[in-house]
Amino acid sequence: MFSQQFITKLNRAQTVTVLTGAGISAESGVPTFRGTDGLWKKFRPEELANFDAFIKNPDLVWEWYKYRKQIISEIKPNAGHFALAKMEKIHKSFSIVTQNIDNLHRRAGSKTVYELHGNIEQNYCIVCYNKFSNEEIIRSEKAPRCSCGGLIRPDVVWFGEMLPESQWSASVMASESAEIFFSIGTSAVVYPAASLPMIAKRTGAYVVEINLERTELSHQADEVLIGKSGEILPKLIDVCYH
Ligand code: BV8
Ligand code: ZN
Repeated sequence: MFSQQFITKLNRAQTVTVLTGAGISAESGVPTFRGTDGLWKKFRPEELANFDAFIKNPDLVWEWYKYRKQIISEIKPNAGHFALAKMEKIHKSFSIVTQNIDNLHRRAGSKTVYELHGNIEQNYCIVCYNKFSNEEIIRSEKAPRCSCGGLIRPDVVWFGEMLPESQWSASVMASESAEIFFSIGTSAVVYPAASLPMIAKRTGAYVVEINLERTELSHQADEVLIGKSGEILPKLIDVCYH
């Protein structure tokens, strides 16, 4: 399944960087954005995950996030997350750059995790920036409001919003210094996250894609592994690290 070249490179690699998307959490039961089990078929993520939609129809956007918060509160990391946490202990420098907001990498034990698109377990008031935990607001039927009257939003990056500067710059550095760069469970269509594999490749990384199907990135990857990340990653550990 894995080329000898890849096994040799991975064994020798000091610096490994991993970009993950919704696909790595699919086997934990988190619906992906664009797959057949896509979130809320009638809407595209771009239509709901944006500030204007939230201001125009806060109750609809809240209903979508409340539904996802409930799913995420009931799920656990899967074998793919745990395999990455194990790999972190083997390489000198190992960074995970995730587009996911489900906090599953940290819950699986990964230490260096950059969250490009925020974290659904955190919320804040759009007027006074007061922070709120999910427990404080999850029972609200309508879009929850702060005592100051402001709407409370999830602490995630919506379309058209900047990524958190510190997370983005650390992710670019981790991509530029990677000897091996994995792109796992992402359709590689959302920017600027989707530009990281090419940043890594341009600075000499061996790019490995793990996905159920080929994506926009596949033709530029050095190795394309088709299958479930929850199955491929544990196999990689068995074959690669002895
Ligand atoms: C910004 C948080 C600019 C919220 C998300 C036109 C052209 C190019 C770009 C743009 C454009 N118009 C607008 C843009 C920019 C826009 C963008 O890229 N749009 C795309 C849709 C064209 N980007 C932005 O707006 C970003 N901000 O650019 O700011 C700026 C500049 C200056 C000043 C001000 C602003 C912000 C983007 C962040 C949006 N927020 N999420 C929330 O989650 O609610 S994005 C959302 O999509 C998720 O974060 C998700 O991670 C991301 C990407 O989706 P994937 O993770 O890839 O998931 P997907 O379902 O697509 O794919 C799953 C994959 O897994 C599939 O390939 C499937 O085959 C695979 N899979 C499934 N199961 C498995 C599996 N693989 C392995 N194993 C399995 N078991
Ligand atoms: Zn407030």
